[in-house]
Amino acid sequence: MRSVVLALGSNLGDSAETLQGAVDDLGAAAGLELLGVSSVYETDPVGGPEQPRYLNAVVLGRTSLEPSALLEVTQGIERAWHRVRDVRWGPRTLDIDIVAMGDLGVDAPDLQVPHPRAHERDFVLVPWAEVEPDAVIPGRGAVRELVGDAAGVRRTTIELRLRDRVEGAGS
Ligand code: A4P
Ligand code: MG
Repeated sequence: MRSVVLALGSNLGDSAETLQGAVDDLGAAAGLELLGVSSVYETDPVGGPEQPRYLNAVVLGRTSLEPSALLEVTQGIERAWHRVRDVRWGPRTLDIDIVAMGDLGVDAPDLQVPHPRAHERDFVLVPWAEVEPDAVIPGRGAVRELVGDAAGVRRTTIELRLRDRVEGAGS
């Protein structure tokens, strides 16, 4: 089993509903157990074209899955949530990034862990530090100390819930 940190983002459709749905789907995935979830943060978009504000959150868990299998799980959930929205194509309804997996390093064409941009993104660092104050990004340092001015990151009162795992939904 390895610890895992996932970053969730959404800036299209009902983002709060989408983030809760993503947490539910992750919690139901075989080989992945969720242990904690941050508050939801409203964040100014970083990079890309002009686009709406995001809601971002970080989920902590542990997994028996290999990195490539976990990426399949997160991409499957992204696809499922893209399909159910009726809004025009554009900014993302759901993005799930694998931020870290224990002290593992992965450098494959389709997967880099730790996420290569997580250490410079307050929309990841601030919620992560909230749920894991002593977290460290392997090779980068303490999450708390990597946080920038956090100007574009505002905590909301929206709370995501970890639901009890349904019996028989996986292990
Ligand atoms: N990939 C490689 N490493 C990973 C990883 N650790 N976790 C590959 C997840 N995926 C990883 O991702 C593109 C490819 O990255 C995947 O096919 C996978 O093989 P994507 O989600 O399809 O596309 P993307 O997210 O648009 O690309 P990218 O470059 O990953 O963007 P980022 O870096 O994720 O940034 N501003 C705010 N405020 N909040 C946000 O959440 N998000 C982004 C997206 C930009 N600005 C934002 C936010
Ligand atoms: Mg991404």
